[in-house]
Amino acid sequence: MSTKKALITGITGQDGSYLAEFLLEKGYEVHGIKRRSSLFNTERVDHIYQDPHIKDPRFFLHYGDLTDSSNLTRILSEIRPDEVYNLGAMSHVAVSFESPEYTADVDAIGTLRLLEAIRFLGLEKTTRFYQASTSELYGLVQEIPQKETTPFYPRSPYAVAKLYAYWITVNYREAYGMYACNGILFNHESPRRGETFVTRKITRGLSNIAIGLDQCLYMGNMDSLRDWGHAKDYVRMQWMMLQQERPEDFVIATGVQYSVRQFIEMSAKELGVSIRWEGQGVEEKGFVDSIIGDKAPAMTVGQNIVAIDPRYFRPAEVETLLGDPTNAKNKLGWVPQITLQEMVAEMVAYDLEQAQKHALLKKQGYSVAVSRE
Ligand code: NDP
Ligand code: GDR
Repeated sequence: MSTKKALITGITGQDGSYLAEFLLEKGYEVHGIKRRSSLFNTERVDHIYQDPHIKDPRFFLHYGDLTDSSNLTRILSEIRPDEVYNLGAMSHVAVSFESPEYTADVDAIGTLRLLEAIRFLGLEKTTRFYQASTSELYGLVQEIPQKETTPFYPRSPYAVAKLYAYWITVNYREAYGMYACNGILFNHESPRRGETFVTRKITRGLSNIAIGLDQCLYMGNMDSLRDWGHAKDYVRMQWMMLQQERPEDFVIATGVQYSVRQFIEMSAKELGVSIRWEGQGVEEKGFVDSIIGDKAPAMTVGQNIVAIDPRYFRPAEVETLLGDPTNAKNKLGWVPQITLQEMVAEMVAYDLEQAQKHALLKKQGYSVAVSRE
């Protein structure tokens, strides 16, 4: 059998990097689209990079952008992939309120550009298409838990753009008989999660405070409830969805939800620290209640380590998300393998190591900027 070829948009992101690793292990030839940037932006895939001069390389990066139809058409015509994973997106919900038009261009029309390029090249009967849809589609939730049949009610420019992408994927499946499907994925995290998403902001922020690189973690809505899984489990499912006889859309989630405040408590616990909460609403603060062990040498009992900054509140919030992955379990045999506790431990261990490295550099006289967002 000839080697299968996959094209991944968003390969430099969290999911793209895990999916590329996964497909390489399965023997695929993996192609990815990376954007030109003024600094290197391939850190998450550098460990699987292959020098194009080696014999029979199986990993390729192409310059491109979801806003550029001719570029997408050319890349697709050169590769003629068996599978396309459309993971590229302006993926930050809060930022989408600042850049709504760009978000729509990339996340909504970008998906159309890819689908149309596949059709234009006559690949619609041979190339399978995965769309990175999202639990943000449920927004103001109409049913708990959310499943494939739950009505959508998007609450941000990001979610509205993803709604278009969801339906255009369904439409190309129905209109042209394409094997195209949506994975409606609930939040998934890892040590490779972007630093400005809430879980990574917490594990990184608390680790920096533990080592003395920062003093306080400033948060938005800590009452938000999310269903958090591990990105590694979720990319496996993206591949499984393209291996079925018929294309179908699936909800991917753990079926358990926690608040942002609970995620902070779990992360602190990993550092041996328990938190005492005081105050309500924007006045709420988190203080160190006790410390066990030596992972947080710079923290002291009574220290204020969490506070609210209203600038992290969103113009419209998604208060609660809880997925029902029964369909994925029954039809595909998918169940998440990594627990939230294991994931928190992995993320804190990674961020603590980073903080310790930065502290060492600082001690040696190098300047270390601890950016917050
Ligand atoms: P990331 O933000 O980590 O990665 C996004 C990727 O898209 C990056 O590689 C980024 O490139 C690329 N990208 C951004 N803009 C463009 C563009 N104009 N053209 C081409 N590529 C672009 O996201 P995740 O890996 O977390 O998520 C992957 C996908 O899944 C996204 O579509 C996201 O919306 C969706 N999703 C994510 C969930 C999650 O919890 N992680 C849940 C549900 C859906 P660069 O590195 O240069 O910025
Ligand atoms: P989300 O993820 O919006 O669910 O989108 P994010 O981690 O940004 O926010 C989760 C919840 O935490 C609240 N929150 C904060 N969020 C951030 N980023 N920073 C803060 O300081 C903060 N304080 C509280 C938010 O208000 C929100 O309720 C992610 C993205 O990966 C999307 O691309 C994806 O589609 C969805 O998950 C599923």
